Amino acid sequence: MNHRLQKMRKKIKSELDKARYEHTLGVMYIASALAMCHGADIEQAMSAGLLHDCAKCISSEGKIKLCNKYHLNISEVEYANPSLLHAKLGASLAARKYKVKDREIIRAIASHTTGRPQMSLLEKIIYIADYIEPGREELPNMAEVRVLAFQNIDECLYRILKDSLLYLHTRELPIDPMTQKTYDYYKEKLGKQEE
Ligand code: DGI
Ligand code: FE
Ligand code: FE
Repeated sequence: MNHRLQKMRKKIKSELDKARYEHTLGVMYIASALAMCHGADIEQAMSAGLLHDCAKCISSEGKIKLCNKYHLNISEVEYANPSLLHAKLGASLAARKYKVKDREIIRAIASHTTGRPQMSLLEKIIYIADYIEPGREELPNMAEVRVLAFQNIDECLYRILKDSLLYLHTRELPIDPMTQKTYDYYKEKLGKQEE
């Protein structure tokens, strides 16, 4: 691992609890494997994977405070579920505290929780790696989704979005409009018929 990644790794370890750090390493390595498979930049994928949850272990109040400090908009759903803020706040911290200059990495961190329509290959890789890393609890259809990740990245993305929305509906959690928008976009793009 190069020096820059090594330095970021040391810093983020001190910002996360043990379980989150383990998850982070899982995402970093799976992101690099997906980059190899789909012809993306490996170092970019590793950096984005390493930093994607850098704001995760900040308290809800802390997240809101920092978003205000950095002039990041907080939507109604985000106020109700401050955990959602770790994506946009993480993107901002990556630039400010980890000195990431690469806008593609920053965008992949920002979109890793809800996704967005027309994601770049790097964004898809981080979104998927976050879901399938080996330490992740077993979610429905996980075996199939893990195979798809290396065979058909858009189909994989769609399956994750569909299962995530189903999970949020079942738990009666409020849906971030962007999660729905992303699902609708890829459903249309892939010509899916189901409701
Ligand atoms: O940070 P991780 O746990 O690794 O994964 P993540 O960034 O995908 O966050 C997962 C959490 O985000 C999970 O508890 C579900 C939640 N989430 C994702 N989309 C939505 C959402 N929560 C709400 N309320 N609404 C959403 O649309
Ligand atoms: Fe996350
Ligand atoms: Fe994560």
